[in-house]
Amino acid sequence: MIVALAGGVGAARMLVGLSAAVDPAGITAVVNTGDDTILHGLHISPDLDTVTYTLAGVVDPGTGWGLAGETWAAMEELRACSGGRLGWFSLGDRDLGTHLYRTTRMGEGATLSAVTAEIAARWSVAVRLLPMSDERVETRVVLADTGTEVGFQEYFVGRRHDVAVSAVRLAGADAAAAAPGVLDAIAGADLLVICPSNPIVSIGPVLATGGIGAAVARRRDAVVAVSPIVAGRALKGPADRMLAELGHEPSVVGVARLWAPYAAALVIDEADAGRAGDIEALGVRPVVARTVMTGPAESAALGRAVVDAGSGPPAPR
Ligand code: FO1
Repeated sequence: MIVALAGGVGAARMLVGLSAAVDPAGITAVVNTGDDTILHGLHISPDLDTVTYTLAGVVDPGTGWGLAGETWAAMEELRACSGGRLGWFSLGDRDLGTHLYRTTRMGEGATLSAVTAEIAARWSVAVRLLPMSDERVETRVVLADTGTEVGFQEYFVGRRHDVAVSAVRLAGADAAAAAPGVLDAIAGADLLVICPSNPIVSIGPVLATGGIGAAVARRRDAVVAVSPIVAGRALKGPADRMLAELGHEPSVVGVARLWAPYAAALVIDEADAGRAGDIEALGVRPVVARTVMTGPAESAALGRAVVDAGSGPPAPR
């Protein structure tokens, strides 16, 4: 069994690749819910939905989130009614159905885990999707210019992650329990994968919640991480800037330093092969592969490379 720690778009593409390499029914994804937000009374779980829609093959290929072929009538009306004050977080008409369903079911007393499984079943997703917790853990971001703390989506979407960050706070992570099945899955996994997601705001919340970090560290020998940084740049989102702003090196070596307590191996892109020695010096085995997932074929090749990396270095001849 493979257990993958997942954020949004990069993780979703990694899971497509792993699903091509092994039977998807043997994969469990533990997904970040620190990005979750309540907007217009709706419980929105962006990373869970991104992973679900991507694995179902219905994600918008342009944005990497939301549904392909969406219409936006509800948002247009919301913006018109509010003179543009509301509607900054774009919820497609069909995507709204998912949030209405999740919110209704949770109002009926269902856990986020239960609703996640129901939505995955609706899309015939074979990978087992678990939220990191059924309790609220909120990723909050302190903006460097004013020292103001804002919710993650206000930083990421509202401010287009175009502002420097001085701290990240994971409200509720200490007290929250891991969702049912998460710790058992980690303990029993043959291979654990840290997906190429933002280390600070996507994987960080997962590791900080409910003893998940300690459980992963105990399985370090079975953990393969994949760098979301290639040649010093994040493939998507603000991970490179955020690493630098928070005092980490925005490179594969900075990623290796963060993951050294948790992962025995780090998959890095061919563009970073020259840094392999620096990674090895941190006690992490570098594995060079093509990590840029531009389509299903690239995802599949990376999925195979990650599975192979989990089997350790090739035996000497
Ligand atoms: N990301 C954006 O950049 N702008 C949006 O308006 C937006 C809306 C949105 C709606 C539903 C959903 O599931 C995801 C959405 N995202 C949007 C992505 C979201 O902000 C993710 O949390 C980030 O991509 C980080 O993983």
